[in-house]
Amino acid sequence: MNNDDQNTCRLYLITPPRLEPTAFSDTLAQALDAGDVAAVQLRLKDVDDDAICRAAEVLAPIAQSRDVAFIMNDRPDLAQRTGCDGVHVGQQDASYKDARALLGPSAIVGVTCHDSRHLAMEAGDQGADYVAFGAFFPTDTKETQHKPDPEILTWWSEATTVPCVAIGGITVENCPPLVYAGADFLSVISGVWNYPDGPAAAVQAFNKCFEG
Ligand code: TZP
Ligand code: MG
Repeated sequence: MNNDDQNTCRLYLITPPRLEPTAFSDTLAQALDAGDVAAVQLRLKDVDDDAICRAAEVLAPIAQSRDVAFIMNDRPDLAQRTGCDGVHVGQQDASYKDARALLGPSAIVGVTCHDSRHLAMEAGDQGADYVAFGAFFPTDTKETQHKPDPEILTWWSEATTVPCVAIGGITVENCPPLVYAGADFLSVISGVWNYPDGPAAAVQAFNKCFEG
């Protein structure tokens, strides 16, 4: 999951809150084949570990065979068990250090930092591969108390080379200010999976925005 071209924003898809792995695998493949996607995160909150692992086993190869990083939400242990490329940890999940210790130096470890410059600097100093800020826009996908200003992306990009991810209610229509502010990645759930013309069209439309 790299973004060597510091001026180009890339998509970081997160799976829908509920999915049936076999049925969703076709949708995912179509979305990934529609345009550039840097990463896919598996985020299933309401199911047991076996269901998460089964979903990872079905979906990870679809991403990885296309050179798209496959990231586990919340759970370094399940990331390791299922051969994910990395893990995304929130402030209430495993610590950055524990995730890194378990997954090793080459894994991707990203950290939620809400609207906090302090949390981001802490994560960046520790070695996080990216920091995530949000929620930038209202979202029904997750209850959030934090609402950063897009300016935090500019501040971060000027202060460090660690990539930043923007999340929360992002759509094709509202994404331009985040792109201009310096987001390295846009993390999107409903803005892709619920796009009126379908997820593949959303991936194309986001990439068109990134071209400027
Ligand atoms: N963290 C902050 S907002 C959010 C998460 C996981 C949900 C983003 O989902 P959507 O549907 O793109 O608003
Ligand atoms: Mg979490």
